[in-house]
Amino acid sequence: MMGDVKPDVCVVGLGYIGLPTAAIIARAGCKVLGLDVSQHVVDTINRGEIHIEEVDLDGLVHGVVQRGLLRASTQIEPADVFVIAVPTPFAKDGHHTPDISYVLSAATQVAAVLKAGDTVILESTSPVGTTDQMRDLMVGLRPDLKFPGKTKETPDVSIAYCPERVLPGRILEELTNNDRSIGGITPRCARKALAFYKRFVRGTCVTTDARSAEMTKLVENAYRDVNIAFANELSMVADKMGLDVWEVIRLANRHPRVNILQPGPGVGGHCIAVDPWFIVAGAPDETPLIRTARNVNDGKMHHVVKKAAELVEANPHAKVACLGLAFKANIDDFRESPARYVAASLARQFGSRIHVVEPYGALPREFDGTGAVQIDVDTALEECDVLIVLVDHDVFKVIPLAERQGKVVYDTRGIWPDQPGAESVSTGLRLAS
Ligand code: SAJ
Repeated sequence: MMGDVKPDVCVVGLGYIGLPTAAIIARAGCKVLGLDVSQHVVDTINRGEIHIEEVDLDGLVHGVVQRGLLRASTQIEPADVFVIAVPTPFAKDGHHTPDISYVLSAATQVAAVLKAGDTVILESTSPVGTTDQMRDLMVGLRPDLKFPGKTKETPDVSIAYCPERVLPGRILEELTNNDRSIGGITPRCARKALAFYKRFVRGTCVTTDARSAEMTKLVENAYRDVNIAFANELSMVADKMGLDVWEVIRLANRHPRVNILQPGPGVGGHCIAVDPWFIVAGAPDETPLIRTARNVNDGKMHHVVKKAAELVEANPHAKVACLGLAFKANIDDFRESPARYVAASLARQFGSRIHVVEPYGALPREFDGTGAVQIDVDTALEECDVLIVLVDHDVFKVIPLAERQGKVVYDTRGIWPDQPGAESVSTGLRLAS
């Protein structure tokens, strides 16, 4: 076992990004210390177990802990490379401003053990300028060390910003194979960070400056949010005009330069619905489009609640099944999920008439006392006359038409194009899919 052997790398924050990253670095042969504020998380990992769901992560963590390459602690120790992967939530001011206090507190911990030759890398999604702020904080804490951008001589330490861009459900694969932007405070810092990532990343690593790398991460998620907003706006237009939005999108996407994304009940997760606001906060007067996209996607959630409630009221004796709570298909993550919001709103309005089908987890707290219950998919198909599709889980997609025939369906994800009269009428011939 690694025991108290000095680690090569210390990963601060063992969440959805930090833990898989720590495990992959360990698999590459580095001795890794994972740091977390939660004793429960630390104990779980040191037993070779995991506290989050992610494809293949359990086996990988088990293996590297057993081989003595990964160990977790609540106490920081000296290392050569520090990777910070802590949350950057909104501040509690109600204005969608970013709260970088976890990053600064991680940097404070790192500063305490920093020595000449070390590299500090921030991976948390952060507003532009955070890496510089982190450096400035460490400058104040460690006047004995020379920091990049603050000395004419060769700095003692290197500092870089290197965002992850992995998709939940494919994290291990994408951590290894995706290209990465590596933004140094100086070019020398970028080269140091590059050498580190080359140890475990197979994708192309492109070096840049820290501020550009910070912005790149925000831009990627804002790009997706804006494009989903376009699809969601179209779906509301289609509702108004009595068109089948899925049919229209399928047809439009036959154009060689058109690729419209899929409408849904809104945008969930802790990245795409959050990161665009970090750009807005940095340039409030220059971001009408990004801000509007956010509002359109949030507005879609309310549109779905209203439409679904009308459907439930129009079928007063029917049992209703809400299919799915997760923020997207085939995962157990319910955080910031529009499906969860819609189902809980209906449960509060209609109580025991609402049944929830979610194979990936139990009903969250907000359903307590509403009278809504969780049932399995077969019971829903046998007993419920109204089906509201909120998540495109594979288990729902494969339900054949014969088992849905005669039901009233509101399919917010477009998973059943063959459902008669589902959303609205479709004019003309349908494309074979
Ligand atoms: N969604 C739609 N329509 C679509 C695509 C997605 O409504 O056509 C919805 C999903 O249902 C979900 C939300 O958007 O509610 C977000 O899902 P997602 O699969 O687009 O993305 P995330 O949040 O799981 O992961 C994103 C990814 N970013 C981009 O694709 C630009 C991932 O690569 C990032 O690493 C991750 O955010 C992150 O950590 O920032």
